[in-house]
Amino acid sequence: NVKAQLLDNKGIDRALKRISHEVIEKNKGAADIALVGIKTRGVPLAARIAGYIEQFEGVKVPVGMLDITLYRDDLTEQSEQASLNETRVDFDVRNKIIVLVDDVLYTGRTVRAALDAIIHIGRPRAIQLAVLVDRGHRELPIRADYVGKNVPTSKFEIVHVKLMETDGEDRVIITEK
Ligand code: 3GP
Ligand code: 5GP
Ligand code: MG
Repeated sequence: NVKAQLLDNKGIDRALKRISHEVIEKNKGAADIALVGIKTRGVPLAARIAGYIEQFEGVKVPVGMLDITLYRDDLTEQSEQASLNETRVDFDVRNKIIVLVDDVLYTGRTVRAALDAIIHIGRPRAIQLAVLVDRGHRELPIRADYVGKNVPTSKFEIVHVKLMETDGEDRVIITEK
């Protein structure tokens, strides 16, 4: 029971291009930028943003990934914990401006764990956050610097982010649990 389509392939592409321009604008270029995607779907999103930044600015930005699992009873009720499974950050984070990338921002617990993981590796100059969808319901004082689409949701709704790389199509839909 699809309630609504939030973004089609063109909508996703426009949002990612805008975010790429915003990253360049906010940081006055892309010289010290590095992207870190949060698995699963934050990873292809980070790769796409890196591609656009290179296209727009002529600068190749490093891309890494973090795998963070939320322990939870079901899809929308997580327990307190978010744990780090795997880190693949093969560049020096010191003095870099790290842009974390995730598909959906919800309670903020995943991002909090990601911040911990990055700071454990080294001391970046700054860490920023880009998400395709902000669905609200934060439980921690965390906000995104770059947002594809703000979607006020109820706790009973689920945002499905489908990407070419993982799902064979590009679209974002919302369903009722
Ligand atoms: P992702 O790994 O691409 O981010 O968390 C595992 C997957 O479950 C996520 O994919 C996400 O798409 C999906 N998911 C859907 N609703 C929720 C939710 O409310 N919480 C969490 N943690 N994941 C959800
Ligand atoms: P948070 O830790 O902010 O509660 O949740 C963020 C993570 O949980 C994201 O990586 C995202 O994958 C997942 N998540 C939370 N809510 C949703 C949702 O409605 N849809 C999808 N696709 N993922 C969600
Ligand atoms: Mg995610």
